[in-house]
Amino acid sequence: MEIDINRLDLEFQAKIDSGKTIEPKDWMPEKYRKTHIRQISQHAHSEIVGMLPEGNWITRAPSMRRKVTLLAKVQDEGGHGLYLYSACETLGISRDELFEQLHSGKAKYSSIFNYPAVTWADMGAVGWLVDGAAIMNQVMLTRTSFGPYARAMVRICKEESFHQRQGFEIMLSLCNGTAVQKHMAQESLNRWWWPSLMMFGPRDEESTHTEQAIKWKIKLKTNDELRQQFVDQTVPQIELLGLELPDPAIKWNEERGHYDFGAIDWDEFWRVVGGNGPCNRERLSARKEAWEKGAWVREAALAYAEKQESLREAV
Ligand code: BYC
Repeated sequence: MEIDINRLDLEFQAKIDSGKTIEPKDWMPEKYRKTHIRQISQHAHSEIVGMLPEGNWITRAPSMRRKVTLLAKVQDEGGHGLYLYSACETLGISRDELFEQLHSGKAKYSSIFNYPAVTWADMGAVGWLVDGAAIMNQVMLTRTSFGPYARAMVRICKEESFHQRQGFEIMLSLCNGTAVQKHMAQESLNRWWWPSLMMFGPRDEESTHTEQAIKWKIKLKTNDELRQQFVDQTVPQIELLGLELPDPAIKWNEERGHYDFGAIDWDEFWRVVGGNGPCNRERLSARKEAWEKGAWVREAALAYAEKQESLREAV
């Protein structure tokens, strides 16, 4: 019997339009499957590469309380990677293949993690701004059309909002501290501001995937809409901290009902995405080293599973 792809396609779109989720065993267009493998794996890679700049600060946290909180945050990110890799595997790709794509430089991960975290204030700015930007983008993903991704995002968003608050609380402490501490917070805000705005992706007119992603309810808002929402939410928080705005062009626009802001350096964005940011090489080599050094753990886990299997068969 001949399969009528056009009819399947129409039914598929109607299902999405009616708000139903798509599950791994449902029929889906090949492009939908590939788009999700691309996005979910990029997201998973971002989570585990995102552990690196903060992991570096666990031993240098200024108190036991800060150390424990930072440790918990970094562990959460490892967990997010696991849920996301699992969701991605339901689309018929193996975890080994996903890691191979990351290690060979074929797969992307968020541009933001190619910037260095050089002071303790960066732990505040990363939690506040980077996790803040991540939540803004990810809350809408709890309603995305692919069921396993949407469900994984619910827990991820809850944890990200704890991360965002711990970051803001670090900034608040520094801003209420000595002049040197406040200066450290300001300098960190200035460095992380623009890369955080870039996290939302290219301008709408340069975004290749947005139009289709909106039809399939992967994206409920465009990159520029989310970026604006982030600026509108964050400017009052900067004021509350008593810090100077990191961009002199930020100004409330009564007519638009939004803050105006300055031009983003898109050349820098594409350089970082293309593998030539300040820490791209360092991040990839740290991931590869972790993979190689972890080989014995994978072998031991597999050997244990095989042993269990043979014992079950023997019974
Ligand atoms: N970095 O058509 P577009 C986190 C690529 S961190 C690198 O707009 P799309 C965390 C894009 O992949 C955040 N590449 O694409 C927080 C595409 O290239 P390909 C991770 C980027 O997919 C704290 C091309 O540019 N979050 O969670 O419609 C600690 C054209 O872009 C970036 C997610 O991944 C970028 N910033 O929209 C630890 C959320 N932006 O693939 C972890 C899920 C764009 O054609 N992802 N590109 O070669 C998304 O929502 C969307 O994929 C994006 C991009 C909004 C990021």
